[in-house]
Amino acid sequence: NGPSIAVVGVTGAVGQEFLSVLSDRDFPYRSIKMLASKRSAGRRITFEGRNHVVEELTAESFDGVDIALFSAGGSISREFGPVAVDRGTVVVDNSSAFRMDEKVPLVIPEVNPEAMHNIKAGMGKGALIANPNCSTIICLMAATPLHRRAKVLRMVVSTYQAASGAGAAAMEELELQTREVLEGKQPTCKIFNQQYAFNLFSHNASVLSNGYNEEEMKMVKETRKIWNDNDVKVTATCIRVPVMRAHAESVNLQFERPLDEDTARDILKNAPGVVVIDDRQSNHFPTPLEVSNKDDVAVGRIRRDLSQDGNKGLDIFVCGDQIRKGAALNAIQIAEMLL
Ligand code: 2RA
Repeated sequence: NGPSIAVVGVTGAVGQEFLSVLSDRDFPYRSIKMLASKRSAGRRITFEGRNHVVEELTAESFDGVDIALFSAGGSISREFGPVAVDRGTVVVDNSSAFRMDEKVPLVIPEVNPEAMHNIKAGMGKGALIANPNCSTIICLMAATPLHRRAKVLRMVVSTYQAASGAGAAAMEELELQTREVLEGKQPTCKIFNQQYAFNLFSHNASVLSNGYNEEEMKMVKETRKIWNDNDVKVTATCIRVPVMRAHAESVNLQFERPLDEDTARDILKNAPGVVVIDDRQSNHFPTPLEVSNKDDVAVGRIRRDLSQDGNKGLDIFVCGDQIRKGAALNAIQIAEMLL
């Protein structure tokens, strides 16, 4: 029967979503290990009617584990990912630690399944697969079907990113600050160094010497790797907005070949993992609340880019659940490809 699996970082927002998705999709595991830091070890988790105890993550944790889902930060992935691989485990890593390693596949199952190469054959020998960044996954779920038809030459992305991307504590801070501000109190600013409620700010990732922040450079680099196209021009501006768990992204696309908006809409309506919400009459387009806790990415505002000639430009607006399709669901879909 099924693989033995481990969830690393099980007490975090994505770790908890791993469990929800495993259950929702009836993932056929034979056994499951709940792994976390020493601080969380001993906590009890009831999952699928069974009582589990969270174990402290150690090298020995991976003995006998076929597939390990990691979402415990880059340093844990760097320390324990290779250790797990050495023990014959296939690691699906949600951190950014190995995404740009040329030996590591960076996979969105609906977009570039071919990147998995023959990993499945490697079951038992260990392997490492990287989950792309959430804002990259959500963007490319919509942009790739169009790219396959008309070849994107340039993509400009503006993101409106939810609190969940900064973790459960950031979601709690947003809620706390919202109450405090409404009660006329000073907002508590522990996770972010500025007020978040009723505000928005440039993404909290560090800013590099080229003036971009790390989140924006992930979008640039990961798109090129996933599309296997080092010539595509990508630029991004990533903003943190006071929304709980779904990212929104405005995407402008310039194509090599003409692609009119009706054809684009049909392509997206038939794209796996995508729903089109594009009702101009009632001004009904994707919203974070409508996609929260859902698997599909929603696309709307599909229109010809008036600033470009010859039907070679398109503007779209995309929303997707950051914790689900942006992290946990995508990783588990990768794991399903190993079955
Ligand atoms: C964010 N993409 O939204 C990050 C989380 N991995 O901040």
